[in-house]
Amino acid sequence: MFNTVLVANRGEIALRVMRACRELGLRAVAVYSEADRDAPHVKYADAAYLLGGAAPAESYLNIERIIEVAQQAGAEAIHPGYGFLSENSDFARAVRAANLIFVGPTPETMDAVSGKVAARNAARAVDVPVVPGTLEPLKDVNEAYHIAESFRYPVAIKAVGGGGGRGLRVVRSPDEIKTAFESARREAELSFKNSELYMEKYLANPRHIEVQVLGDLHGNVVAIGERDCSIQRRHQKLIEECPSPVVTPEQRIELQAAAVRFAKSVGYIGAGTLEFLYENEYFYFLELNSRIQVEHPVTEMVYGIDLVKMQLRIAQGEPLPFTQEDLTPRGHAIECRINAEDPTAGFRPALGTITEYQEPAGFGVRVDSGVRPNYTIPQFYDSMLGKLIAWGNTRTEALARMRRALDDYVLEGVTTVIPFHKAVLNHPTFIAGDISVNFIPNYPELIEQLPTPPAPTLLAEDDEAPARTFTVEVNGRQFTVRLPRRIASRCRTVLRPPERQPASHAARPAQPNLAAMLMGSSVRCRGCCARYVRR
Ligand code: MV4
Repeated sequence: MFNTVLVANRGEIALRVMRACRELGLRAVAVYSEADRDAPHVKYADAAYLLGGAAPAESYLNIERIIEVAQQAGAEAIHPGYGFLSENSDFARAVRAANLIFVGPTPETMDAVSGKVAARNAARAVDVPVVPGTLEPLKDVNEAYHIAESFRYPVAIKAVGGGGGRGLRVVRSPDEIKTAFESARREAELSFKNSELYMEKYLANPRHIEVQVLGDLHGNVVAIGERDCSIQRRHQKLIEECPSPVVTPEQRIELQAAAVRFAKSVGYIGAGTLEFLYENEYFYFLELNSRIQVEHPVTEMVYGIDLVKMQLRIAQGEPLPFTQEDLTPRGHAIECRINAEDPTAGFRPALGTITEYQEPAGFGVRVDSGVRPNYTIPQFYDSMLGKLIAWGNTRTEALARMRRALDDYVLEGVTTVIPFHKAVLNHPTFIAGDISVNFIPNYPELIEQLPTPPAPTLLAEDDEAPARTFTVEVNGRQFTVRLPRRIASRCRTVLRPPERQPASHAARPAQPNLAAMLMGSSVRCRGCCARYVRR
């Protein structure tokens, strides 16, 4: 059992995890980088600790520092979110070695499924179909050439350590084999420090369909429907929906059973996702992602299950509170990722300060975001600001609600993909559900017709003003308090006595120390100040 969870992430997913902690009565500790001092996830937490510099390597990827902070903060568990360290088995091992609980599968399971050839073999062992292809890494170009002849072209050369399309080459004729093999090998070596390659028959126009699974510590595993994530660009998903517009109830039962067989065979614990390609009514397993995924909300909306709360409850040792038979889909949900990117410039990440900001609301609308008005997007992290999710009784209703919510979304000062989403949501082929992973490249007019976005809002000079640091002593121990100039320059009065603090402050265990400390130094803090503390 644990009472305090360190959330080793930032942005919307850090907030998502902390909300689940609150509902379960758990204390949530945020960590942040120098670029994230003013980020919403820091403000929302019960306590927050600076990890280090702005670069991910110094902050959200710094394993030793995160574990050190967890121990300082009295956290007994660490939730990794997605990205960063979420699928890093060395991190999961380090967490365990520090006698902390990693909210996720065991490092052994992570290692067993991270290699693509090993995952393909594990799938075949339990009769889960995989794309026709090699069951061992390719020895050399010559072997690649002979295997391609036997499969017939086109074939795909893929990296064993692969992910995100890196190391993937489509080969359409024998004279392309040598070049493709060599360039795939170089990219695999550079990206994954593993130059091993394998080969599959290339599917020309598949859908990307994935199955959500949950496994507990008692050997129970369920599959919670599928998501269709075919609307992608350069292997970045943009729109996801649940259920898939093409999966029949009979196929769903089969797909879920296959996912459960696989997850059980690798001892899967926590939330995971099996990725499949779907073409001509057939499913082919690709890989198992051993984390909570960005698009998990569409499953939550349709199945009525809080997946992040389930991750935490599973980590607490609770058995799954439902069986496969208890799970029934209701209606349809769709998610649009709200990225700060310019679709008219190849989806290049956009920077700037969000000036006007108003999230859509109303029945069936959910916004999981990590931004606020006057928020300046740091350049160090990915471009996703948040996610807009719409639920409806039918796909048609969910799409109409999404169009309305996109229209209601006020986000100015920064270029986003919102206009692109509006174009997709009005495209007849998308409306018909007739999509594949080639949808975006197949319809370049979706992007061409978009107006050129305005220049970004420039940083206000004031925001860049240096902070002031105060050293204060509380009960014989020194603390350093760092206040942004715009607050420090207004410091006049003493903090109110603790009993007159707002209830929201009094309820947070991290606050009393800070209140005492600030009272001694005649600093008045405006708003929640836990984020300025480093012990
Ligand atoms: C494929 C494929 C067609 N045939 N494998 C791309 C990244 C990696 N996760 C798997 N990928 C693909 N593998 C075979 N044998 C097509 C893709 C693919 C793709 C897959 C899922 C989502 C978007 C995609 C976009 C282009 C290609």
